[in-house]
Formats: sequence, structure tokens, C-alpha cells
Amino acid sequence: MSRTHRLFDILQMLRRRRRPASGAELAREAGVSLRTLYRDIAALQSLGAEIDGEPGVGYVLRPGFLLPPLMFSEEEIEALALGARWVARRTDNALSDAARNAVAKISAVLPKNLEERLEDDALIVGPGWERPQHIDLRLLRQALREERKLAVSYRDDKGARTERVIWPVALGFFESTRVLAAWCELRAAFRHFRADRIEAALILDARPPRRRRALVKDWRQNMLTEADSVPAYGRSASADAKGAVMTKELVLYTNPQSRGMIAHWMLEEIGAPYSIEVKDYGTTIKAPEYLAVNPMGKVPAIRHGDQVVTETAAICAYLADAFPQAGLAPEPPARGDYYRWLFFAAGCVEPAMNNHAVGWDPATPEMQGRFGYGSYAAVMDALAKAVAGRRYIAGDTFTAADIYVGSMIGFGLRFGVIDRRAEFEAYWSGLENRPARLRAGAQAEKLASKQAWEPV
Ligand SMILES: N[C@@H](CCC(=O)N[C@@H](CS)C(=O)NCC(=O)O)C(=O)O
Repeated sequence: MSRTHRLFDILQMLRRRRRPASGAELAREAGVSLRTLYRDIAALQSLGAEIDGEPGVGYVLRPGFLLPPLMFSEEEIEALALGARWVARRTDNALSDAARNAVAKISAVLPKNLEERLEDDALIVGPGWERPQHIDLRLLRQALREERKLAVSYRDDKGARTERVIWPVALGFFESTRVLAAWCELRAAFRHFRADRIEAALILDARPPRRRRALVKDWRQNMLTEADSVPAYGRSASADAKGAVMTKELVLYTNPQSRGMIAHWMLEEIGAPYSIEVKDYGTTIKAPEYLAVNPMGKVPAIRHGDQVVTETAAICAYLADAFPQAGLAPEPPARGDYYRWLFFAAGCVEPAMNNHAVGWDPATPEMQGRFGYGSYAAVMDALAKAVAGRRYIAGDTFTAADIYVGSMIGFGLRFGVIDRRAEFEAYWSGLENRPARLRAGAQAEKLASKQAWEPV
């Protein structure tokens, strides 16, 4: 690396820090000796960079120091362009306009080749799951910025409406929703409010008694004291079901935004106590401790006593058998449809749906003969026929097969990756509001917001 590059990097290191950085720390990061680092700092100071500090104490760059001219690497430009597109697509109108304006300003001072990169639309932001919004998000941002209390009319997941005064702490933008974290005067606790469930909001003149920074600190501590492993729920457990598992620990390894939702729903249907260990994509999910559970490094998985089960469909089938009191599997002699559709959903619907969604289908009769699912169209037809006019897919009662097959259909409909057929919609509408599923969904949502808000 040239010295010029290194000097620039050192400035960037200082910019990223709010507190003084020791010379040793900067030297390590820059990959130079302490002596070279001291010389580089002196060089930067002589060039006009306002770096306070001295050897042995630490260095800090005074705010306001600007580096002329504005220069970015190609990847920085791509990051900016993609980020701005995300903001333009997923936030409120005012922020979208601001993102576009900011890009226009940056573009105006860039050299021609980088300006083209900024405008290149090779990286695009896909559609999110847009829920209708009653209020303008701008209002929430304003309340956060001005540190004011908000009076809101909030409808919870059960449809009950409450009027509350809240002190906004942070606004989280997730793939499918926006969540306002706030202190709630009604509950005297921190609560998370889905923005699409806020039916009305009014900024009050009153300010919270504490500054937002202090509230953020409390809120983070409050959230982070809960471990990643959350206590069991199992509200609908029968005394029998609870008794039966007291001796065996039941753990769900999941990520709230994953197929783990299916196993989570299954656990809520069973009603036995369980705990959840959240695995983060790219990190803990590929850590040796978890690879010992699932060598694929994928979620979900469960551990029940000494039994480990992976593969969502297998988890559903296993739990139905391990907790017969829940009545989620037909009697063994009547399991024809049950096994058939459970395996069909895992072995045929899933690959057909996912391959089709990414634009690849077995095209020739030869390929269709080789692939277990034949073709996407054949799978859709068979599935539609299986659920047509039926409340449940295997027999007259709800079973684990409905959880798995239903989840595939529900997911497919929600993300537009299976045909929107009337048979699918009718079948799914009989399942999607089961209390156990809603409970699992609400818990997963809380885990997702907690996870997303943890400091990185
Ligand atoms: N065949 C598995 C698929 C599991 C799977 O692909 N899980 C995804 C989340 S939905 C995952 O863990 N991805 C993370 C990764 O592969 O790193 C099942 O049905 O359970």
C-alpha cells in the first residue's frame, strides 16, 4: 500500500471512532509499526488534519475536518447507490426524496466514470412485503428527532385497540415491517409497536422526562439482558403434555426469519415447554457448536432430550409422534395421506417452487423424468387437487402435515412464488389464523426486532 493510501486509511480509522484511539490500536489496524504510525500522524497534522492527542494518550480527529475532493472506491459507490435505492423504496416519501437528492448531489461532484456507477442499476432492491400504513412515518421520525411524546391509537395482534402515550426510542426498518421501540406510559415498560398497527399518532408538546440517548441505553440493556435463548411459552399445554416433557429438554434452534417459523408453529400447537436459541445468519449458524447440531449449518433444528432432528418436515413429524397427546398425527394405519403430502411438500413443492422462483425449471421431458418433482406445473396441479375443497390435507382433523404443507402454500402466496390459485387461498385461509401460528408469529417478530436491534 502506498503511503498516500495509508494516510487516507488512518484518517478513515479516526473518522469512524468517537473516542480517542491509541497509537498501538491504529498501528495494528494500519499494519505498520508504532514509529511509522507516529510519523504518519505528524504528516497528517502538517497537512492540516486536526488530530488531537499525542503518543501514549490516543488520537481523535476533530469533527468538521473534510477531505477534499470527495472520492469513493467502486464498492463504496455501489454501497451508496444500493442503500439509497433501498431507502427510496422502503421508507416514507420524504426520506425517499432525500435519498434521491443526496444521490444527485454526490453524483454532481463525482468524476464521470464513478457517476456512471452511481446511476448503474445493476444492483436492485426487490419488493418488500408492504403492509398498508395508516400514518406517515415522517411523524414518527419527527417525534424521534424532536424528542417528543407521542399519543398513539394502537391495534394489537388480537385486534384490540388501546390509546397510549409513548416515548419514541428508535425506529427499525425490517424486511416486512417497521417497528417503533418506545417507552409505553400505559404499560410502564419498553414496548415495540408495529408502525402499520398505529392507527393514529399525534406529536405532543410534552417531552419525555429523560433524553432519548438515555432511553436508548436503557432499552438496549433491557433487551439484551434477555438471552438469545428465550423461555418456553406453551400456553395451551395440557397438564399431560407438560408432564410428559418435564424430563426432556426441548430446544428449537431457529432464526425468526426462516423456515424455523414452521417448527415454531408446530411447537406452539403442541403446547409443551420449549426454549429457543436464535442462530444468526453467517455467524452463529456456522459456528462449530451449532454445526455439531446440524452439520448443514441451517435452521431449524430441534433437540429433544438426546434426540436431534433437522429438516423442517421431519421436525413436524417427530414432534407429532413425540407428543401424541396433541393429536397432530393420524393413527398409524391411517397415515397414508399424512405421509404422502408431508413428503410431497418437502420433496417436490419446495424445490419446484424455489427453482421456479429463481427462473429455472427442468425444461425437457428427459429432465422432468429425472427430477423427482417433474415440473413446476405438475406440482402445482397435484397440490391444488390435494387441497381442493379440503379443510385439512390428511383426514378430517388438523395434523402436522397441515402445518408443513400450509406453510409452504402460505409462504408461496405471500411472496408470490406459487400460483395464486383459489384452492391454495381457500386452504390457507383456514389455517393462517390458528392461535398457535399467531403466537409463534408474534414471538418470532419480537425475536427479529431484538436481533436486528442488537448493536453490531
Ligand atoms: N432442508 C432444510 C432447509 C433449511 C434451510 O435452508 N434453512 C435456511 C433458512 S430458511 C438457512 O438456515 N439458511 C442459512 C444458511 O444456509 O446459511 C429444511 O427443510 O429444514
